[in-house]
Amino acid sequence: MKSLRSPLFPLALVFAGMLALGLWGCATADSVAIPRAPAWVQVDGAPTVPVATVVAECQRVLPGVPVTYADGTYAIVSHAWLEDYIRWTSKAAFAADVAYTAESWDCDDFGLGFYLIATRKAAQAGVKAAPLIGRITVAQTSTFATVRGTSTGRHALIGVATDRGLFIVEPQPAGGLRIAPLAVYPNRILAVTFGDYNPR
Ligand SMILES: [Ca+2]
Repeated sequence: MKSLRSPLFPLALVFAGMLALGLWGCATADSVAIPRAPAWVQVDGAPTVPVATVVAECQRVLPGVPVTYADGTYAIVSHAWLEDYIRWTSKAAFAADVAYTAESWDCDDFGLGFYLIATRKAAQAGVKAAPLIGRITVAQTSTFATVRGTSTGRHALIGVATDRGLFIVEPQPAGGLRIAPLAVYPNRILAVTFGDYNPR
């Protein structure tokens, strides 16, 4: 996996790219059908947490790891929905011909797409809080979800706070299991962002 050397894409560009690829359930220009992403599932009681709690919890679980954020209120994610959504990303990527390409569409871009479309599904359901889906940067020294570890590599993945606990997700539609509890995730997490804006 290539190292993360360049800045993340501007979100607007990613949105435009996803729209062009039909990843919101539209058809592409040559009429390839893209399945609709699963509708957002509200966790019972619709629990939300303020950003201060999110940051404090991150610092408790991942001491010393920098956290950035863009919103003030966050929503716990349904684990059942997350599993459906992960399956959908594999189907959608295949249908839309979205595949790994070094740098131009690699781990950070898969992560952005995963985060943005999930967030859009919450918005479509009327959720007035940002889903607790963070993009994380890790030192990929151990193989996870078929993405090989290296001694020096950096990798971008997704961290999610669900109604069944904290999970790490490989956003690329790689083979093998793409989700694991944070407690058994093998690589060191270097940074977490719930949005690129840091108001501090
Ligand atoms: Ca990239």
